[in-house]
Amino acid sequence: TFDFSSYHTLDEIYSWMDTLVEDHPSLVTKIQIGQSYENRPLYVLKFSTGGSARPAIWLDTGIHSREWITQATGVWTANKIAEEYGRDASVTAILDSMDIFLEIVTNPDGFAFTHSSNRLWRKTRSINAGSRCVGVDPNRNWDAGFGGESWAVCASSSSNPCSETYHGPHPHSEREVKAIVDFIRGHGGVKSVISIHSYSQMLLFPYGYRMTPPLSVVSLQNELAKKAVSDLAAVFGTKYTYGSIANTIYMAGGTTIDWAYDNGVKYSFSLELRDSGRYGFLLPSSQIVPTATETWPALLDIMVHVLEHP
Ligand code: 0X9
Ligand code: ZN
Repeated sequence: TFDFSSYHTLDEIYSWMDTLVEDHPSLVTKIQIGQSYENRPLYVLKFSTGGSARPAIWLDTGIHSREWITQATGVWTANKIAEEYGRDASVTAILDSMDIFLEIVTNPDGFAFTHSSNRLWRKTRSINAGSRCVGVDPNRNWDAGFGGESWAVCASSSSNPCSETYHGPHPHSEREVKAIVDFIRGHGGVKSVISIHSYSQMLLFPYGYRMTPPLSVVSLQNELAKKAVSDLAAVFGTKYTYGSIANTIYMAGGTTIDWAYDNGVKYSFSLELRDSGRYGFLLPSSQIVPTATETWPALLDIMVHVLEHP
């Protein structure tokens, strides 16, 4: 049986996804939303109890390939959703009227590269014309404040292909990003996007590309974030901070959740999971299950809120 308390390769995760679908055929399906630069399939798990054109929640993990705790948390969370439907009242209520989509390995080329060659690879693996440096930062590639390296206050998006935060030649240049853009636009009913990163123990909301959060929702997002981090802390005492990206971490143009928010997804959040720097991206596997376990109530808080205030 699958070991949730160790890190796995891309092949192991992809074949585990098939097992999950086999074990829960009336709840879980696997869809392919595109192909990566190196032609790997981009798989998304769909949790649905039926209906047509139901409102939906989108979750992604692993868009930065080296953030291994996030793909591992994605696996644990997928299993948890499948197991709790019909048992946990909140999960059951959510899935009785909404669908959940979860992309566990959002950057499969980068993830394969972290296993084969460079554990700390962050970006995609696209070849950059005219440069010896490979890859684009998929969390700078979205069409929301794209670029932005010229902003006086912003150092965190780069036009240099050798930078870890290279934004790419144009918005949505990366297949891994474009596939999600097309999926969310095509779906039309995505109410919430939760994009999961590591590390720093934060719960973030828009914006990253400007200092001022969207006024219409900032108090709501603050309140919901406050509840989510307090329910997270109640599990093992892990402390998270929360706020807008720009005010909490740093300004960054072209991020997933700013694009989602500006494209009508009101509940757009990003988590930065454990830890706060001791191990950083190299979080010991003994922390996978504790991290996923404490993150779960925070995710449920957001999903229940979306259900109750669509
Ligand atoms: O720089 C980033 O993309 C994020 N930090 S990370 O260490 N995971 O690379 C911070 C940007 C804020 N947005 C999100 N966390 N989505
Ligand atoms: Zn990240």
